[in-house]
Amino acid sequence: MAAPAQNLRINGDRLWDSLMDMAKIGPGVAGGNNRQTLTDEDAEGRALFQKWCEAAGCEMGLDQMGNMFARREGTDPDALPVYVGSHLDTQPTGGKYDGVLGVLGGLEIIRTLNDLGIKTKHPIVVTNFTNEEGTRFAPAMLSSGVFAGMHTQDWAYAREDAEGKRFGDELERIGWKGAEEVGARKMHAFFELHIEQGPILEAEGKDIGVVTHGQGLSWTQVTVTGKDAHTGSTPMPMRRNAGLGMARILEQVEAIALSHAPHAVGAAGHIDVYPNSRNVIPGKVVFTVDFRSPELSVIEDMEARLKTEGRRIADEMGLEIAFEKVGGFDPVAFDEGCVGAIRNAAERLGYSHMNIISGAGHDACWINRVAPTAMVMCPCVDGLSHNEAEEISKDWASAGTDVLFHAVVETAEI
Ligand code: HGY
Ligand code: MN
Ligand code: MN
Ligand code: MN
Repeated sequence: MAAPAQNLRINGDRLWDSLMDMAKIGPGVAGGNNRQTLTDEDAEGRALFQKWCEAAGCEMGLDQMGNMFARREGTDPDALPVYVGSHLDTQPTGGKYDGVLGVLGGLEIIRTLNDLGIKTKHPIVVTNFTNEEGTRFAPAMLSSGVFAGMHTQDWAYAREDAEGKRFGDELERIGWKGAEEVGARKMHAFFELHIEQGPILEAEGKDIGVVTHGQGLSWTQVTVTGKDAHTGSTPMPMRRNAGLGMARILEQVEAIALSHAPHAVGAAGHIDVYPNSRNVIPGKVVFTVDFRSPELSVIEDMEARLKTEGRRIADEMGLEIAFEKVGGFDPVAFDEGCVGAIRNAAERLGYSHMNIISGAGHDACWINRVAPTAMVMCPCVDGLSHNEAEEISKDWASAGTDVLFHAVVETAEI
């Protein structure tokens, strides 16, 4: 496959302007974004993305999970398209680049090919996957998961947010439910550009992460039940404090993850305390333990020890405990051919690069099950993400998108 000429570059100013324009939609309270899935802000961001894609001459597609597809024709319309994309939805206290860089980086490829008057053999399709973050409607990577056959559409439609609103109803309400069957599209390959969301690339002084693997993840919902009681008049020995039980279990989550240092991680980001009243001892706590590791055996060990330690603590404190596996996926090895295209592009362009394992989950982790897939990463400042202070440099955005451009165009063949 002919590689693009070494001097071909995307338009970094135009990319940055688009990132800043998208960031104006669903602003956070501290300089980041709150553009949660299936909100009016999400709908506004989708409309802006669609307007840009149509202006770039793309034909738009939309499936029954609201996944968006912007297609640029190739010289061989029968050739399977090369897909490139990520997600436009954000965390409630999200940054401006998580997911968005991958979608708008894909659009920048189209815009650059238009500037250069280049037609690829394979069509190219820029993709926005619905609800990658999974905050409002758990689990994360929901729609790419349906696309890859990991969840049924009915199960996804029935997911409810904290107010009891259903995913399927909200998708209908914002007007972004398409007609296409989810997953019917066949891909020649899929590429995703994403910020690292960790400190490695910046610390190593590398512009590009060649993502060889995605670590596996496990979400276990834990319900600890004690007894609501008065915080003032209930003697300490009589208390069955579910909140204290959770605290002791979370200490064990930390210890379990650290016992598999340096790669394993563990924490609980979602915690619901009932009745959550200042002067009532919590009678019930529901929290989700997030364990991750590049090794499946380590994840399985952490899951087992969570149960052992959780049951021990519950018995000691006269509490009840229940565990439910509510999501996750095994470690992912990306397609060597596509990873090679990413690495060749970084070398051809002279960008410093290193192999890296993705700490975060991405749509690519599910799509890798149905198409040859690879990811390219750029650094982020202090490795910070899922925080409104998330920041990248314009040069990092351009370098990552240059590599994405070269890998996609080489795979789509000119
Ligand atoms: O959970 C994740 O790793 C992703 O950010 N949704
Ligand atoms: Mn993301
Ligand atoms: Mn994210
Ligand atoms: Mn081909």
